[in-house]
Amino acid sequence: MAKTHHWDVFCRVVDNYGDIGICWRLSQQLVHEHGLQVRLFIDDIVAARHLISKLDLNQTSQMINGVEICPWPKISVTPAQVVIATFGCELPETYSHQLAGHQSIWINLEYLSAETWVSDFHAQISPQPALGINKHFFFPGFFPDTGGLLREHHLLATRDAFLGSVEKQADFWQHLGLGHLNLDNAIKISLFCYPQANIRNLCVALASVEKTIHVVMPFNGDISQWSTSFADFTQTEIGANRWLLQQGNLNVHLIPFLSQADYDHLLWACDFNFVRGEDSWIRAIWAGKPFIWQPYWQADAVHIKKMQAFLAVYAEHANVDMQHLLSSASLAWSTGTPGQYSMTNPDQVVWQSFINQLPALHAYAQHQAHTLAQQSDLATKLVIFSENLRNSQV
Ligand code: TRH
Repeated sequence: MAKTHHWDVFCRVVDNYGDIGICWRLSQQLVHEHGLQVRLFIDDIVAARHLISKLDLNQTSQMINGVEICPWPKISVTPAQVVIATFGCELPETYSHQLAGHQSIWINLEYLSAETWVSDFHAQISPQPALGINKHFFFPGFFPDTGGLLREHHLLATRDAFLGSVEKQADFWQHLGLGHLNLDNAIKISLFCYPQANIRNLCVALASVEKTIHVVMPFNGDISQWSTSFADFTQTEIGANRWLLQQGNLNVHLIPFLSQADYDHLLWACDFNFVRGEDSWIRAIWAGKPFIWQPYWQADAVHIKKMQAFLAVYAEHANVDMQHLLSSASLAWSTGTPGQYSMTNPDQVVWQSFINQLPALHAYAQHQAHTLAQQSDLATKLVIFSENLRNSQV
């Protein structure tokens, strides 16, 4: 058993789902794969319920799937042996003042980036003289000298079992309420994006493809947020929070937000995935299917630099034509002006080439998933990192 057996993970839900999505995934992995006792402190339990559906809003502390989920501590709590502050969140003051006395190991888990500076900053120390303790930076990443990527030990084997079973896939589509569709000869696309993405240009291009295309878009909230994007479609409400939008051979199914497990199934079952932020991005990599990643929108086009850094790593072993295709499709998706679309649709050629190249892109995505899975996963690296820090303390 690890010497550092008790862990506290702190999660502040900034916006969207990535923060809690990652903290929840990591916490479960620490419990089930590393035998640790984990308390997950969340500042916004209501928002967290989108991802942790079993959360009972009337309970304070509750045990779900082996993880003790607690509200953000307002009163004094004794710190665990390892304390993970995720995405730069500040720890509660009364808590951080106790860290030195308990010889806790304090780790800041940062956002994922493929930029090369990450290797230099990973595992750096930030002394906190006022608290008499060091804070350690842990950066997820794509290079061996970074903190790695979140991946459960069984993930790729589970994916392969799903993809190898016609029954499992049929059950899944049935479960989504899409079992009646003739999906075998259609192109299946999942869509999860920020509103800045130029969905209209994409759809105009997809509608002109000869094959039937089914786009599945899980969403939360009000459909009106997407009305500009789908203005050219006939819209039919087919159930609670379920819409079918149609244009030619193109069918867009807006369905209720899925559980994380079902979202994985969707990524595996589709031929092409649009993902965003951080967690869905990583899951799309492990799906081994062609995907386009939309980074979180940032001022001064910082997100475009992040996208280019990722493509430099991810597309490194692709041929020049595929590199060019991945780069132009990613740019088309992430450089649009929110709410605007161009009648000339400059993205038409890009999206049509992408669809034509799906078999080759699939082979490449499988290869990259396999290659990246040769590296240790983030939770394992985090456990080893904390053990090494503990050993250096004694
Ligand atoms: O929701 P996001 O945009 O989260 C982002 C990123 O984390 C970003 O780095 C951060 O700065 C910002 O939040 C505040 O995208 P992300 O990271 O992909 O998280 C989405 C989560 O939702 C992920 O865990 C997958 C999950 N998900 C479902 O469980 N069901 C669904 O139907 C879908 C579409 C997603």
